[in-house]
Amino acid sequence: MTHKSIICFLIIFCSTWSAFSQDVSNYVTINPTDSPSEIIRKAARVAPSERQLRWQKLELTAFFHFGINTFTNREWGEGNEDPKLFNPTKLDAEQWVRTVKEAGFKQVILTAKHHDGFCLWPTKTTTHSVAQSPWKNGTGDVVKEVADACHKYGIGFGVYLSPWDRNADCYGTDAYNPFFESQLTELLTQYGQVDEVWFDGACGEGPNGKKQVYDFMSWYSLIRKLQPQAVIAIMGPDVRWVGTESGMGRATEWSVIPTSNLDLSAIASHSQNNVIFKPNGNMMEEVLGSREQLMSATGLVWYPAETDVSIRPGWFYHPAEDTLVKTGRELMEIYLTSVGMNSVLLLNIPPNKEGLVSNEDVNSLKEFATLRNSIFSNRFPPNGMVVFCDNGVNTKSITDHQYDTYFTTKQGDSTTIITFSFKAPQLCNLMMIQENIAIGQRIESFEIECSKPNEGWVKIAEGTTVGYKRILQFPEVYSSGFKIKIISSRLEPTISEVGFYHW
Ligand code: FUL
Repeated sequence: MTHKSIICFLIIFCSTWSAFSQDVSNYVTINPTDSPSEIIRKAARVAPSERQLRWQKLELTAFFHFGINTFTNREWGEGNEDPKLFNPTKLDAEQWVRTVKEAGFKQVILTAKHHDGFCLWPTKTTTHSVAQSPWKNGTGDVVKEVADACHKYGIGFGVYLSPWDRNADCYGTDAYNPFFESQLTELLTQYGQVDEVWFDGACGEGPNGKKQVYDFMSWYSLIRKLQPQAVIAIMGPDVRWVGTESGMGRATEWSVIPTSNLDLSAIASHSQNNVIFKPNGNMMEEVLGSREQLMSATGLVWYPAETDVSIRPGWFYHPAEDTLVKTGRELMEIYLTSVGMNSVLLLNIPPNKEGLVSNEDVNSLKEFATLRNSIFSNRFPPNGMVVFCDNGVNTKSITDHQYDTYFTTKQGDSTTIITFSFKAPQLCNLMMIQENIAIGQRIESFEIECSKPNEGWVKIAEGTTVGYKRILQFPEVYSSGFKIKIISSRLEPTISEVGFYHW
């Protein structure tokens, strides 16, 4: 065994436990005396918490925006809507969950309460809920139906509870935080396992004209106590908003972020459209977590991005948008710029007034799944093929979907080359690569080359970060030889999956 193969073997062997060993954690402090190389070494070893890693591997999650707005044809309700308007005639939460599960989605998030304050469950905190509606004569519970369907079909269940409440009389007073905590407690104790709690930052004034101050800290500790496995997203410490609602992530997407301005109270006091990382900065800033930014940080944290976008122009269902549902191909493009850019996709599919996911959306999700499966079931190199790292010094046999095993090559800053040599030329225009983020995110830049007759090795694409997953598109090439060159990384790069595809 060569020195490198021994390291490779040890790392493969140790991969399962190393994420939970002492020197890998989702947070690290930078000391003023740390040298630049020590800071980089620390950054390379910041890793996701168990709940963050589970969430990242979901890749596809679905949002269901459903509520009083579905019946008033609005995006934001005023809070004074009559609960009697809520009357879905055919509500079938199993149809919602089956539809997204069949399209490959692994978790759903339901708008248990949107800004209008109307609760989709019979809460004890207010009468502004399904209990006052004609639906099932006031005995229905949408949260229960969706939670039960998720648990039945074996996918994750999450809730969006809007902090902004335009109905509650106590909004804008000290009584609102305990009121909100009671709502959270009901949601987190009555419906079995909850895997994600989603808060946005919208904040308004109460009937008294006072702006509400949210007690995010108490909410976080309540969630940790009642559902410790749940990630708290957007206005929360586990998952960060990518910064747009277009489905377009960042080409350079670090999950390790400087924490200098990322204390929890800063998250709490800014809306999601504002900054949490830099005074006068921007969440949509091109790169978060570059070497330069790390050098001036006082701490580093694993804080990965979620990309939320709707299958329709609006978040809620509007009949006029039936012709504007994104096609399977458009959803595929979004997949490439979200999951393919180291983010989890949160795709909104709003059920209609009947209480069903409309045919237009169902068909488009089917097209998306068929297209995705046809692309990614046809991988080069095929299973079992040996690839050469570092020009043959180190080899790796490719196996399907072994995310938790991986191989690594050289230390840090020198170029690592992985060479693929196919028996026959292949037509390719996509490359997918994954790092084993259980031990950290390391790759900083890479290039792809292919061999062309009479030209030798030619660069066809380049990328920066990889993280959980990076998919690069390039103009179609027909070749039997490909190379991935990892130009720069923080400590030795690890690669869990790699493949070339065509679409
Ligand atoms: C925002 C809300 O204002 C929108 O209505 C929608 O729910 C979106 C996902 O989050 O903060």
